[in-house]
Amino acid sequence: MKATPRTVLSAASALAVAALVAACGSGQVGQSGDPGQPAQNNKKLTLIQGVQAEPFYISMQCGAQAEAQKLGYSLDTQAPQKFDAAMQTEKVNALGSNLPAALLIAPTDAQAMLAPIQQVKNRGAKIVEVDTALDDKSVAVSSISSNNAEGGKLAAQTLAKLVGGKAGSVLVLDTIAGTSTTNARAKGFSDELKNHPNLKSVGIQFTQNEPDQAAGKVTAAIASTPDLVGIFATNLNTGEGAATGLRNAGKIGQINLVGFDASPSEVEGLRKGEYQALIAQDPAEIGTKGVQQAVAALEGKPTERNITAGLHSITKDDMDANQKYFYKQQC
Ligand code: T6T
Repeated sequence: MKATPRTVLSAASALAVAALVAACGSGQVGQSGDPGQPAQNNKKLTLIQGVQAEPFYISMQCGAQAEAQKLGYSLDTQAPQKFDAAMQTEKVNALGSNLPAALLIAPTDAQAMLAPIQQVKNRGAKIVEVDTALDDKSVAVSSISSNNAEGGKLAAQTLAKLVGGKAGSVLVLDTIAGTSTTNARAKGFSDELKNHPNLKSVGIQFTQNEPDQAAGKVTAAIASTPDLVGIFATNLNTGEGAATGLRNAGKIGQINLVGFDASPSEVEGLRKGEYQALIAQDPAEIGTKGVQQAVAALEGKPTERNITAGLHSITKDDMDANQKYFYKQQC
């Protein structure tokens, strides 16, 4: 028989129906069929933290895990050994063809993490930023973070109150250039310091997020700046290092230390008088909301591009009333 356009069309339709029936039989309906693409009925979320075994990220994981369970999704958590873009890229690339439906990630560098995260997005996963963010705002469906600039400002106001009008110099310890959160805290602090003319900044020092480097910067600043009255440590590693530097120089309590975060070691330091104040974030809330946004995106519900989580200034006097903001070592 000669094939007319009509017989070609009906043969194609029959093939399509047969394929659909076969797919139904194998339970594949709803899956994309492309091994690089997450299936539509995929209930798997992955959280990639900034660094492993750190109380900030553990608390974030606890919030995310509980929410994922509540919403009927699984959550797998991974983290690089160090807060390092190359190491985190390896973790992102290792997702390979077994992609989660959504990736929650704390990018360790606002630019260097763009390409690997974009690739995951191109292969069909939804992206949610938790804590840190990329400069490129077109990649993630949502970003959940503290208001870090505001946190820096709050730290400067707290330090100014502690110093009480005395003139002197102030040191800021940042982590790594390209870390959106701590860079914003350092800037917020420095901007606010201009409203306190008795306090002079000796500049922002980067520490590569290594407590040892932070301790060394404090030792050097104490030696070179006799009128040093305060230090702002923009995260828990810089804070822990600063406390070590002050301890080594016998300057605990003489130079005010305002830290960011509320790790068990910082909380103990606050109780012992090594820190005069801590600005605690709410990492569990960041994790919880991160999962909610990822699930909303997957289920075709509205998402919010930017969500701000809470911040709390804590001193020794009110620390017992603020225990709920202390970070966890395990869920
Ligand atoms: O301060 C947090 C987090 O917000 C920041 O982005 C990186 O450092 C921490 O994880 C604490 O070490």
